[in-house]
Amino acid sequence: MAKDLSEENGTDMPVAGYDGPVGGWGSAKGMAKVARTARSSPGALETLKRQNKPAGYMCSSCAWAKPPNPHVAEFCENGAKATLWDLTTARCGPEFFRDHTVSELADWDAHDLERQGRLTHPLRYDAASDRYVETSWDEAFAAIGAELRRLDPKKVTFYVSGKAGLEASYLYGLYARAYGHSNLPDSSNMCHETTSVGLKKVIGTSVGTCVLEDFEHCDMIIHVGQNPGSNSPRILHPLQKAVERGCHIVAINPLREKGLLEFANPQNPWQMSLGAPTEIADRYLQVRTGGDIAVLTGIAKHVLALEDNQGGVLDHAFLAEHCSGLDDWMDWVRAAPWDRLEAVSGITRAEMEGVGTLYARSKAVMGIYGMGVTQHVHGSDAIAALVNLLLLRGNIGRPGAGCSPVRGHSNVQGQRTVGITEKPKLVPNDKLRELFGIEPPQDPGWNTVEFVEALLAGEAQGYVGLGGNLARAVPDQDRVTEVWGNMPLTVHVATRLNRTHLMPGKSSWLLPCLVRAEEDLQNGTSQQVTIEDSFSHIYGSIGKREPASPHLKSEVDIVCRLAAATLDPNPRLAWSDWVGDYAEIRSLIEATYPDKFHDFEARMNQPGGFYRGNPARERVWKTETGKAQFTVPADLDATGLAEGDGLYRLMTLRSNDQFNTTIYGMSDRLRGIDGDRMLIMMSPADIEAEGLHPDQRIALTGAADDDIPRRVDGLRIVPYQLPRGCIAGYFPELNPLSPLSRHDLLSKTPAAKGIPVRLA
Ligand SMILES: Nc1nc2c(c(=O)[nH]1)N[C@H]1C(S)=C(S)[C@@H](COP(=O)(O)OP(=O)(O)OC[C@H]3O[C@@H](n4cnc5c(=O)[nH]c(N)nc54)[C@H](O)[C@@H]3O)O[C@H]1N2
Ligand SMILES: Nc1nc2c(c(=O)[nH]1)N[C@H]1C(S)=C(S)[C@@H](COP(=O)(O)OP(=O)(O)OC[C@H]3O[C@@H](n4cnc5c(=O)[nH]c(N)nc54)[C@H](O)[C@@H]3O)O[C@H]1N2
Ligand SMILES: [Mo]
Repeated sequence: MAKDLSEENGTDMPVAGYDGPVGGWGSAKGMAKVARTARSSPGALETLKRQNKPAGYMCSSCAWAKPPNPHVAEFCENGAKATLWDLTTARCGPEFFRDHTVSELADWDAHDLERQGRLTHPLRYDAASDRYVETSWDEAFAAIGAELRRLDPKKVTFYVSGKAGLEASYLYGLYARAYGHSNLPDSSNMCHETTSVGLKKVIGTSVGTCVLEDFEHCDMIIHVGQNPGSNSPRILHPLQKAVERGCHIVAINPLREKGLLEFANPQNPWQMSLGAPTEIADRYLQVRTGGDIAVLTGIAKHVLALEDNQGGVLDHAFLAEHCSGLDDWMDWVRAAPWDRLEAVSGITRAEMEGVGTLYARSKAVMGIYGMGVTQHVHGSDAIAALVNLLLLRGNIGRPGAGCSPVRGHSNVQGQRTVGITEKPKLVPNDKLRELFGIEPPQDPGWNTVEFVEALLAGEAQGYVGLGGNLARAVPDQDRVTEVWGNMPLTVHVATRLNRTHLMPGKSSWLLPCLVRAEEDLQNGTSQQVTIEDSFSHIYGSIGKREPASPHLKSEVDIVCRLAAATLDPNPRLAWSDWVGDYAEIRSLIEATYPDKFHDFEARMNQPGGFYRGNPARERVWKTETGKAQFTVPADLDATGLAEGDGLYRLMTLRSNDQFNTTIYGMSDRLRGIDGDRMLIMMSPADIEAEGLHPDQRIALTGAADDDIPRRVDGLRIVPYQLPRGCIAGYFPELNPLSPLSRHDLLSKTPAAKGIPVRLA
């Protein structure tokens, strides 16, 4: 049996320096601090009351559900931060760009750039003065349209970052196809694409099978590789209620994340005043990075052993009727040696057996997961390992059970639903032909990794980004930074300035847009947009705030004007009519996807949104075999790394004070870290074994088996409870270490966890 590593890992240490629970007054203070830094405008706090409410606007932070019966304040610390940041009084207008050249700004850090506030005017890059200068919308659209007509559409990429509503996203995909390409990467390609492809392969759905009510019926939750306290704090309410009902929560995570340990409900005055938080996870498996396939297999191995010894554990009727591949998989699991499962996972056999026993006793089990699962070379196999375990007892397709990925951007799932995809086979091609008389391209387009490959090879010629900060978010950031500006055309539809904007192509444009909380007036009527959450529920969202500048346009307007300036006239592509009334766009979405969007206009404002359905929830399996598929993984180790002397597995994570590449501040409160972001968390035993000391600054170098040099300097060592050989630091600062070639084998999602590095 592998020895218990907990002592060596430092599990007796407090979680860094923070001893308060998640939620509670700490989060109120965190928000107040952001309101100050963001210089949010008067009334911003008032506006928050409409967040995530029926007839309100939907938070632009994460994709968690907006319940039908919301709390008085149905927002969390980080959702409030996102809104306060959007509603800043700071403005980044033409005067700012007169004072600073682009080369100068390219050295500013992300936080300082974003702090300049909202972009206010359309801007054109002027190479002679190396500055962005004010331009008119007409000039911008005409010049971008002319440039796109000159370029080969197959060499142009339309990226989308996951926030734009269903209306703008649907039209953006249509625009790309009418223009002649499917190069439509979105942030999902770096995020839950592993789910879109890997979950689809095994149970025939590209999205989760659970809905919010399942939290009321489960008696066990297996929570893998997701940080709820920072990244989806509103999940903590249903988790807390589930715990209070007696539901067991098993957390599988290399870090002891505070949100999985305890939670004080800020909506509950009793808990706030007495300061007695609810304990969340009753078992915490501090797995090694990439150890999930091994640990989930170990749990399943014990479930099989219980069945062999006492019987009555497996759901035989379900397995016979609904599953394929069971026998081969069982043979493989039975043969998998315990010592290997322990070595790869870092979890003892006894711990895996304990969870297996609990699982065998539980009636309804949910599997929840995030980036700790998807961002691995064998991420799809890790999802399949969770599904294997769930299938054993029929835990998919009944109340309180299922597989539930926690999605990232607030509408990232919805963008895929309405046609943002590089895969022509996922597009309702006939509908597009019929509705618009266009011929959608049938050759596959570029996903994010393929776009970056094309960029590095000098093939990518044009880039239009509907939000995002792509040059910062991708792997091999340094190599990408060097070549990004070689593209003849770069266009960004954005709300605030970021680093990617400061790598202008020959012709480069910044087009400022409204945020979701702002009023979108077209033809004198206030327009709604719609979004889809992690549970496949779709909601209307309407902004009421006065826009940050009278020059801003909505994303729908910008997409339509770009399309009209690029494409040959086609009376069935009525871009200017669509801008005038978004209900017309929704009727096109309904006509294109009638099963999911019937009665769209009537249903979008119902409290709790409307459900677009999921076949796997009904136990209809749209897989190759027509059944749910058991999977033997390619490797027990999700990183696919061999153990090597001095080799560390780096996970790149979010702090509690950022939204992806938007850095609100330097505090990672829930991990007890403050002051800077250039750091690595490391187990005290590793620090000692390496002869290092806390707060020392070191460099990391890449250790991938290509010959490309990768390095990040100046990283402060922070002692932290982590399994040995596993270290953690922040995204996007550490992205230069992430090799483009390491990605999930099925979906090409970059392996942002389990990056091979050495200490330099
Ligand atoms: N406030 C805030 N909210 C956000 C975001 C934000 O930046 N800020 N980003 C949004 C987006 S786009 C997304 S995708 C989500 C991301 O939300 P998460 O999925 O929580 O993403 P990460 O911050 O990358 O954290 C990954 C978690 O996985 C764990 N982990 C790392 N490697 C492994 C492993 O090998 N195995 C296991 N079991 N665990 C591992 C880490 O310790 C960490 O707890 O959040 C969304 N919500
Ligand atoms: N190493 C490492 N890399 C990662 C990850 C990781 O965990 N580790 N995570 C990956 C994941 S999960 C994701 S989702 C990606 C994120 O990658 P992106 O989605 O590309 O990045 P964001 O930081 O979310 O983009 C922020 C920018 O979007 C613009 N913006 C903000 N709001 C709006 C809006 O309402 N409309 C428009 N048009 N623009 C807006 C602003 O200009 C802002 O600067 O990063 C990925 N990269
Ligand atoms: Mo994401």
